[in-house]
Amino acid sequence: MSKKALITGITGQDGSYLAELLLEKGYEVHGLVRRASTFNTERIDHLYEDPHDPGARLFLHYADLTDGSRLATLLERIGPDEVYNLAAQSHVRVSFDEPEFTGQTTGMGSTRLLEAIRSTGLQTRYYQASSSEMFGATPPPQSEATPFWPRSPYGAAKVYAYWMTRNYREAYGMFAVNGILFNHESPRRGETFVTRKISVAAARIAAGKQDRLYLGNLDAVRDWGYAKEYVEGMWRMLQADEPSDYVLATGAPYTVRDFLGFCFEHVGLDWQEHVEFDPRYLRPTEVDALIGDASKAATELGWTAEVHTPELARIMTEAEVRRLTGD
Ligand code: NDP
Ligand code: GDR
Repeated sequence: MSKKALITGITGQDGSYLAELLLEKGYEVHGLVRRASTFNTERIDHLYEDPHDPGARLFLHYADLTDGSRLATLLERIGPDEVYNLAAQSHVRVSFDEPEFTGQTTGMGSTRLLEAIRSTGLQTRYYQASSSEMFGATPPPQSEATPFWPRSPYGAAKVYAYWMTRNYREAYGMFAVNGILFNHESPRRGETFVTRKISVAAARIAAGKQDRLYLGNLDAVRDWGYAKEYVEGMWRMLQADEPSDYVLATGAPYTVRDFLGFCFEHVGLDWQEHVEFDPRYLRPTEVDALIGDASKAATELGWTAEVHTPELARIMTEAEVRRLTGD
């Protein structure tokens, strides 16, 4: 019998890589999809299988993290061995515009899912997509022992979900873990996150399809890794003997300015000739520096990031150049 996994947020960046990984490992994969007036499955279309096919191992279900009874019904029907809760309103800047909705999905969504697992009595292992944004204003390096100081409605909602996951582990003995992941990116990253915005713009400007790129704070320091590697870390957390919380990060700091340099250099351009400041992209409270210490994951899970930020910028920019030229 193959293992069954349920992924919330399967249509997102991480969900698509995780679905690929679990299918490769022989899992039956179930994903939650939000009903929208347009198709939102672009990142997983290459994995789609006709559910009538007797060999099909990927199944999609309409559901939303704001609908707890639907979550319980689906859990009971599917009976997953592992649940990966990746769904969230995941944009930090947007969370200042939509704080209540962010709390409902990114925060309360986790509680609805945990409670659905508990009430159905399933022996399901649960992964919570926690974030380095929880550390916010606490200076780097940040590890599992670093105190939280969130600086956005998104960060605050993730702190709540983190503690609910810990509480279900301690109160009910659930195998429930937090992966505290630092920024991880890829050619599948949403286009309004800074790395994708920059790599898309570099390729388009080089191709003569765009002239300017408008950005906010170029001084922010991040620890950008490759999403494809981070989903392997998520899976390893759920295979451990005991449930625990883990940081995943590269440990190497770069600024937004550095990332601009890597991408534009790759297409033979000087970013300073094309980038302009737009205060719309500033946040009311900024997170200045996130640099992770992932030594616990290295020791206990054997996980380390291989791709560092300069290489990631190359992968992302090359992907955009290929998209434009159709190669
Ligand atoms: P994305 O924004 O790419 O994907 C988010 C996913 O959540 C999408 O599938 C989206 O569906 C779904 N979703 C949003 N709201 C709801 C809802 N109410 N009900 C059901 N599904 C919903 O995020 P990433 O893949 O980058 O990140 C995955 C998770 O990891 C998120 O929780 C994020 O906060 C967290 N995280 C991400 C990091 C990163 O650097 N990428 C770092 C640390 C944590 P739709 O496609 O319909 O919009
Ligand atoms: P972040 O990612 O907030 O770290 O959250 P984002 O790419 O949005 O911002 C990174 C840094 O770049 C600065 N910045 C800009 N950001 C955006 N989006 N657009 C701009 O034009 C721009 N100019 C400068 C930001 O101020 C910030 O300092 C991501 C999300 O994936 C979260 O879900 C996740 O939890 C964290 O990473 C870890």
